[in-house]
Amino acid sequence: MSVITKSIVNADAEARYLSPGELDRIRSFVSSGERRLRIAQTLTESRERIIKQAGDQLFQKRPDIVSPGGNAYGEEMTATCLRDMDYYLRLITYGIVSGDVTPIEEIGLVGVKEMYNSLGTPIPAVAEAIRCMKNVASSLLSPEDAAEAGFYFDYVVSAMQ
Ligand SMILES: CCC1=C(C)/C(=C/C2=NC(=C\c3[nH]c(/C=C4\NC(=O)[C@H](C)[C@H]4CC)c(C)c3CCC(=O)O)/C(CCC(=O)O)=C2C)NC1=O
Repeated sequence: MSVITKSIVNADAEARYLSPGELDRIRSFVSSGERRLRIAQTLTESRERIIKQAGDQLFQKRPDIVSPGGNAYGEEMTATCLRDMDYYLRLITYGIVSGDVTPIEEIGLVGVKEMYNSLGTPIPAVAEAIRCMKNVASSLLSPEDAAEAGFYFDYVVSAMQ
C-alpha cells in the first residue's frame, strides 16, 4: 500500500480528516514521485543487462553453485536462478514505484527461506545475487537515485540473512 492508501485507511478507521503529519508524508511521497518513476524506468529498461552482469558476478564469486552438485548447475537450473533474480528486480521496481516494501514482502519474501531451504538453494548466495544486482543497478543511476534504489535492494538482502 502506498502512504496515501495507508493514511486514508488509518484516518477513516477513526472517521477523521488526514492529520498534518499524514499530509506531510503524502507531500513528500508525491514530490519524490518523479524520481521514483525515473529510477523504476531505468531499472526496467536495463533489466536484461542488470541480470546478465549480476549473474556473471555471482557465478564468479560463487562458482560452487554452478559446479556439479551446485543448486544452479546445468543450463536449465542456471536459467531458473537468473529468472529468480529477474523476479526480485521486478519486485524491487514495484517497491520503488509505491515507495513501500509491502509488495516485495508479500509477493517475494513471505515464506521464502522455507522455500529455498526445501529446494536446497543456498540463501546466502541468493543474498549475494541481490547485492550484485544492486551494484550493477547503482552504476546506471545517479548517486542520489542509487541511494533510493539501494534501500529496496538492501531490504531484500536483509530478508535473506
Ligand atoms: C515472484 C516470487 C517468486 C519467487 C521468488 C520464486 C522463486 C522460486 N525459485 C524456484 C527454483 C529455483 N531457484 C533457483 C535459484 C538459485 N539457485 C542458486 O544456487 C542461486 C543462488 C539462485 C539464483 C540466484 C534454482 C536453481 C531453482 C531450481 C531448483 C530446482 O528445481 O531444484 C522455485 C521452485 C519452482 C520453480 O522452479 O519455478 C520458486 C517458486 N517463485 C516466485 O513466484
